[in-house]
Amino acid sequence: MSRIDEVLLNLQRSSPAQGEFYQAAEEVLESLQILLDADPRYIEQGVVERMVEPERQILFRVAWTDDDGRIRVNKAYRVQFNSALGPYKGGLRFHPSVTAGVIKFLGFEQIFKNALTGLSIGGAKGGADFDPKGRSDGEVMRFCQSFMTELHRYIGPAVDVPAGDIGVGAREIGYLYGHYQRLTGRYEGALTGKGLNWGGSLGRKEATGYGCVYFAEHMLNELALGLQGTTCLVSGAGNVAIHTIEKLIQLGATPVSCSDSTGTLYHPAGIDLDALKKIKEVERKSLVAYLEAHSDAEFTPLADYPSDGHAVWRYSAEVAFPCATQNELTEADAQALLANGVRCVSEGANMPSTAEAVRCFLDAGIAYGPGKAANAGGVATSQLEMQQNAGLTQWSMPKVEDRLRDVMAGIYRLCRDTAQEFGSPGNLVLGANIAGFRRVADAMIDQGLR
Ligand code: NDP
Ligand code: 2IT
Repeated sequence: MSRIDEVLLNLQRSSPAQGEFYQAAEEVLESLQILLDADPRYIEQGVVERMVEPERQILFRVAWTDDDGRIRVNKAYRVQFNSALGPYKGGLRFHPSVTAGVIKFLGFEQIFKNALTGLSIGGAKGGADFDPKGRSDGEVMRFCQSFMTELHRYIGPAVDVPAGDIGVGAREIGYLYGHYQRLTGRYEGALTGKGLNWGGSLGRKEATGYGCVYFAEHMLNELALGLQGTTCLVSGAGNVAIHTIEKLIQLGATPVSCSDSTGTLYHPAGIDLDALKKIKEVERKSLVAYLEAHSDAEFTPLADYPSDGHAVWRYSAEVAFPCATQNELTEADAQALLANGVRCVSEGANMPSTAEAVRCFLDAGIAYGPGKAANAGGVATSQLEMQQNAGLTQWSMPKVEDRLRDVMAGIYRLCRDTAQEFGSPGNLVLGANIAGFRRVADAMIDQGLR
């Protein structure tokens, strides 16, 4: 049995029932065989074994009262995975599907994503199985305050800097930051994604979606193609999907779909961004509401999805942007996309394609940008927010956008060149995993046993 197989088997024994985490670990470790063969230090010094084990996992109870005065209890997590490159950095997810395994997979991916940005940030992730949907602002505020009452002792600008993810946007970051400030008495960059007049960075809100589109542009340019005039499928209808759609429209592409937890919207004339923002950001409603103003659009409710996948991937387009959640694109979805002529897939979400779907894209030889590379613009801009906070300054939108463009170009080149170096030109999965791992692993070796 290879060392990698041993490590993977041991993970399943020591951390049972963490399917998403094994999936993420398997993908990364399988890419590494060729690197481990070339440089024995990574095995000799136990780097692989250390890399899959979080430095620290904090599990805590969040008790809060709902509007009827009833006491509610949620499970919460912060997994501080690796700090070899800098303070822990990564988002917080509030969603009923959150488990220890989900947070661990996200924290693991974050290590390599953050390394690819070239910036000094370690990897972490956190969250809770709290569902903000249908909760009043008061309930969300009380939950966030209780969550921060416990978390504040483990974070800080040079220690660990959480941000948003699914279910954690501007409103939640506001409540979390307000409470951090009250508890510690310190006004400092302990969270990113803050409001613009209280320490936030211009461009952070847009960064993940915009960065994901820039990444697609680099992949398409390599094929002597461009985004302008293309038809694009986007899934999700949250922060990442909305700003992906926004940038696609700015660049002359036509995004024709989006999706949420109630179903898929398809609008062949092109998604009306203002209508989408109003429904999802202001009214917090289901996408079905879009039909009220656009009778030429169609909505497929969840109940009518194909049994082997998702309605959003069954339409025809040249480029696809999965921007909702993990494993939202199955093997059958990948085959449908390929049959319908997709040339490029750029992942805004974390691990949205199943392992089998990834295999289909790689076998077909299309341009495929894995999440840890394509969606790194969000965390990179979070790090720019940390820089601004540390310097007590605020940069202009053009300056932030220029830096974001540079970071995404750098990530693309690094993944492309690393894939080439290891004999798999065009395989950005291999390129991203090896390049991310190597940067962290080398730092761990330099720093001695930790
Ligand atoms: P949001 O909460 O803003 O939006 C998530 C969207 O996906 C919503 O439209 C939601 O539907 C839908 N969704 C979430 N879970 C499910 C599910 N289980 N089934 C169906 N639909 C679902 O989150 P973000 O846009 O911030 O995050 C989207 C993805 O991007 C995640 O994978 C996240 O980890 C990743 N990401 C986010 C970054 C960021 O900066 N925010 C950075 C890098 C990656 P509904 O509207 O009905 O709730
Ligand atoms: O998955 C991610 O990269 C994020 N949710 C953003 C993390 C961050 O710290 O900005």
